[in-house]
This record gives sequence, C-alpha cells and structure tokens, in this order.
Amino acid sequence: MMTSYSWALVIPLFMYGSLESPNFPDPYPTDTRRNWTISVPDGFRITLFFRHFDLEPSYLCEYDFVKVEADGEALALFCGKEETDTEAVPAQRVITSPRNTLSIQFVSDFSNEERFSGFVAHYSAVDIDECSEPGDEDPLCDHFCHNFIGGYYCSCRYGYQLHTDNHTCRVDCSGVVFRERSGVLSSVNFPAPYPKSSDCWYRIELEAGFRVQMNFDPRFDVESHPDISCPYDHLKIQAGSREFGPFCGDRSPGIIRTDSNIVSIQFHSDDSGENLGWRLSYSATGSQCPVPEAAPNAVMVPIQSEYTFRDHVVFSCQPGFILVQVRLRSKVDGAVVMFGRHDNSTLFGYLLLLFFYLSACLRYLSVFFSLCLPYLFICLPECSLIYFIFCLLVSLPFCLFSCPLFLCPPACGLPSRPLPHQVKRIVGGRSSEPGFFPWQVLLSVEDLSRVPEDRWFGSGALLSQSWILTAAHVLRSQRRDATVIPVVPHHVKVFLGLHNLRDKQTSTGRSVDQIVLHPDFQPDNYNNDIALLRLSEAAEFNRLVRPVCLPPDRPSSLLPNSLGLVAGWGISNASSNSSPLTSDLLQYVKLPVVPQDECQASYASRSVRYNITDNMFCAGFFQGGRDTCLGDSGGAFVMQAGRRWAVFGLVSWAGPEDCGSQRVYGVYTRVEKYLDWIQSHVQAAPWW
Ligand SMILES: [Ca+2]
Ligand SMILES: [Ca+2]
Ligand SMILES: [Ca+2]
Repeated sequence: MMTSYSWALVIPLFMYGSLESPNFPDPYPTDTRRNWTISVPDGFRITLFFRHFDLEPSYLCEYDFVKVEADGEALALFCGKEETDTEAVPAQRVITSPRNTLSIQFVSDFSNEERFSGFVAHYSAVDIDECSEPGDEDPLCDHFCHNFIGGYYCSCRYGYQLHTDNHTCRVDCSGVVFRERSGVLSSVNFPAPYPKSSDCWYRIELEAGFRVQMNFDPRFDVESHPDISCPYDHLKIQAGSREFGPFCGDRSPGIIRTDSNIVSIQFHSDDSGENLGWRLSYSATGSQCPVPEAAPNAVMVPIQSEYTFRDHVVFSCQPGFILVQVRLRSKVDGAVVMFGRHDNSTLFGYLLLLFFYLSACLRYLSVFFSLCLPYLFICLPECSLIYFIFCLLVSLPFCLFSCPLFLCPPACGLPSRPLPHQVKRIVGGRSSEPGFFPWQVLLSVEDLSRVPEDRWFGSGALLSQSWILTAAHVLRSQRRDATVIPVVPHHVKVFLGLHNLRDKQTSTGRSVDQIVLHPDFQPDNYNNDIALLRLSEAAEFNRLVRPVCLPPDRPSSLLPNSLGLVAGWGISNASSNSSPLTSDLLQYVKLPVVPQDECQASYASRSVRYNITDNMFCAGFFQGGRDTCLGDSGGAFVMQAGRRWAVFGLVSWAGPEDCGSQRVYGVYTRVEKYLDWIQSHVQAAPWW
C-alpha cells in the first residue's frame, strides 16, 4: 500500500517563479495532494502560465486535477492533456489573479491508468494600473491619478491640497473675514462642484450696531440624505447666540436676518459626491434707535420718523441759549450724536467748546460714542447765574474747564466799551469810539446794471457770524421801473469793525454770497424796507466785531419819546444851517422815538405821496438839528433792553429837506415786525 501524503507550500514574496508536479518530469505519484500559495506585494497581481500539462483525464476532472483559486474563488480547473467538452486544459491560457495572491492545488487519486508526466507552470508579478481600472464608485483619485509599478498616487489641481486620505483634494478656505458692509460669499468654485474633505470657515465682522442680513442664491446644492439630516455635507451659521442650519439638499435657505454684527459660516464637505454648492450675498442694516428728543430751547436736525445706527443728528440750542449738559439716557448701541453748527449763529463757539471738552475726557467720550440716542439737552440762557450755579452743581471739573469760557462769551448787544451816558443835549452827531457799535458794518455796493455804473454806501447791523441786517433799498438794484431785484452779491463788500473810513485796512473785509430782500418791499414808498445778507465767510467775533440783539418778541418797546442811538458815517457833524459833510469817523446820535400820529401828520402835511405805514416809525426832534442822512441808510436804530442793545429800527428814508430840518423826522423800518421773517433765514436772535 502506498503512503498517501500531502503538503502545502507557501512561496515567499518573489516577483516570479515556477512550480511543477511531484517527481516531474517523471510521472507523478498516485494519491497525492499538494498546495501552493503565491503572494506578491500590494499593487501587483499574479499571472500564471502552464508550459507543460499532462494529467489523467477524467469526466469533469474527478480523478486528478489542478485547481487555481484566488480569494476563495475558483479561477480554473484543469485535467487531461487535450481540451474536450467536459475537461479543460490550460493550453496557452494566462491566468491572472484579481489581487496579489493565488492558490494552486494539485490532486491525484489512487490510480493512474497510464503514466502521466504532470505539469510545469510559471508565474510572475505584474503591475496593476489602478488609474485605468474603473472603481466601483468614485474614481480612486479626486483630480489626477498617476500609475507606477507596484502602486499609484493622486495629485490635485492648483490651489488644492491632497487630503491625508491621499485621494481627495481639499481647499484651505478658512480664516476669511469680511468687514465690508455688504458682500458676496460662496462655496469654492460655485456653481461648479465644491471641493471635498474641506471645512471652510467664513466670518463677517461689522461694527457693533449693525445687523447682518444674508440672502442665499436660489441655486443651492449640498449633498444630503433622504432620511438623516445632513450627514455628509452641511452649512451652519452662527450669529451671536443664534444658530441657523445645518442646511443641505437643494432648497435654498433664502433670506436669513440675524440680529448680530458678527456671523460665522461653517461649510463642511466629506470625501465624496459632486454637488454645486451655494452662494449668498449679505448686507448690513443699522440697529434701530429710540427716537431722540430735543429739550426745550434746543433744535435737532434732521427730524426723521426713525433713526438707525450711524445716523447723524445735530443738536444745537436756539439762538441765545447755550448747551450746558448732555444727559445720557439710554445704553443702547446706536446713533452717533454730532455736535456741530446748526446755523451760522453765534452758538457755534459754545458747541465747539463743549465738544472739545467731551473729546478731552475719556470717561465722557467712551460713554458718549457708544451710547444710542436719545440725549437730552438742557439749554439755558448764556451767562446766566442759573447756568453758573447749575454748572457748579453738575460737575466741578466740567465747570472749571468750561465755565470761565462760557461766562464771558461774545454775546449780542454788548459793546466792548460802555457807551457814555449823555444827559446833555448836543447838536448834530458825536464821534464814536472803537467798540461802541461793534455790530455796525459799512456796505459798499456797486450796481453794474446801469450805465453809468452806480456805487454807493450803506450801513448794516451784524446779527450773527454770517448774517447782516440792513434796509432793502440799500441792496436793491437801482432800476427806474418798480422791479425789486437785489444787486449781484459779489458786488457788495462788507467792512466789519470799521471805525475810520480812511482806514479800511484795519477792518475786516468780507464778501457776500446771498442777499435776501423782503419780498414785499415797495420801492415807491419804502414799505417793508428790510433785507438780509449773508457773508461768504463767517465773521470772527472780537472786541470790534460783535452782533447786535434782535428786539424782544413782546409788545413794542418803541414807546414815544424813548431814546435810541443811530450810528453811521453819513451823519452830519454840523448844524442844519451848514452844508452836510460826511464824516470819516463813525458818528452817532441819540434820538427819541416820535409818536406815530405826529410822524404821520408831519409827512401828511408835506405831500400825500408820503405814506407812513405801521411798518415804519419816526425818530428825531421837532426842532431838527440831529438826524440821519443818506449815507446812513440801513444802519441800526438801537435801544437798550436791560444790559443789551437791540436793533429796533433801520434807517430807511426822510423827507426832501436837508438832514436835520425842522419837523423832518427820520423814518425807520420797524424791525420788530419782521422777527419771524428774520428768524426764518437767520435762525439767530432772541436772546432773552
Ligand atoms: Ca489518477
Ligand atoms: Ca500600479
Ligand atoms: Ca460630499
């Protein structure tokens, strides 16, 4: 009896080799079983070729056979010497393993009908071209595949990096911060497929007080799952304490309104899938602020129905009032309050000082700029004792800094040197001294609309840093018809702080950019003879340049026989008997207000052409001797109201006789009739 034997041989990792049946080239023994297992490195597969094959033939290779297997699966079963319907021989076939191992089994049964020589086979390792073999799902490499003997590697397009999985290409898409108030952001390559294996972080950072609103493009495609919420790729948004998302699928999130100025957007993608991504545009809206309110005597511009962050609101006090405290009432982020010039009134100086003070003080400043409206302003009359006490009570450092400046402001109607009390009656005018009438200005007017050209002088009164009050006839273009047209503004020159006509260099010259004649000025009878002009550059107040006050808005102080002063360069220095001579030095006269009926009667007695209206009043002496003359046109008739001087009249016209003739009173425009009209333009005035 023959011993049956069998063994298995594991061939080590060689790249090629051969195997043969036992005893080859002698006939193989009966009852034998032998196994070979061939392994080659990863990245290779094995080819097997039988150079010689001669086994006992049997139906379906039941007796002796060679079986080739890989991964538990039979690749071939051979027996016999020639191919038949039921038996297979290797012949010229090359068997290729699917992977890097292959098993071969040789079996012989208990008998052999003849002598069979067995087989010889050769094997070798061959490279797998992974790149050209289609995978089951996604390609092996996201972008590019490179084959080499024994393996392959992937690479990525420019701008991408190979993920640590060595297959997908990711992008570095984090750390982008958007600080503009509007912008667009999207997944990388949108609307082409977004990169895989990437985590993108985008951040929108706006100033506190803004709110970000996002609007997603309707085209939206992020890999999703029908049952599980966004397991693969997703978009998440964090805005303040609120979270939006995760978003995936093909439905755009549409519009997302956040209440935050800082928004983080996270977009995650896994290592597979081809989806188009998303795009959004964002914009910023300001937080809505409480509606600010202005305190009594304060003016606020602009007036809006609602205010949002970054709106600028300017508060200023009405003319004659100064800002003494800003009271902060709300700690909401929001609008910025600006102190600034509301008009060209004298108040600018005060506001500026306060602003500087606040700027200088960090404590105030930090509160000041981070707070929302409303602020409450308290406006008090300047230089008042109340203010001084209030100021001391509110804040000592504030007071020390601001009060000395506030207490002596350049205010209206305050001559820089007191006018002497004149008890004694004098004849004619009297020379002024610099600083007596700091509001008095000389107007030099040219009218080129006529041939020959006309040129004349007039006077006016400074109301604020930019506005001058005068008579309309001074600024009217001197036409023969009844049209009322002002002269061209740049044909008017203004001299501020002028004392001596021959010494104009020492005064401050200004040009004019606007002339406003009263719309109802009647050139035939000088009714409504009043006008305003605006300096093209604001005047600086000093000892010689200061504004006059407007009269109080209360029942007339123009009582008969009350005394007022008129200054001018056209005042005669001589008695009515001499020919009038204009003076180089500013002159002034003190004149009583004439009862209205006497005024009307005196003119009615001369001619019916003269019409003294309610908008006029007379001043002067019955016996004449002192009066204002042509060169004084537009000059102020001022009266003292308390400590201050206010402009009650404007030199308008007089009868045909010489200046200072008997019962020829000067006629003045009654300024108190025009307070509303003046304030509609100047917004400077009542100081009480
Ligand atoms: Ca056999
Ligand atoms: Ca390869
Ligand atoms: Ca994916």
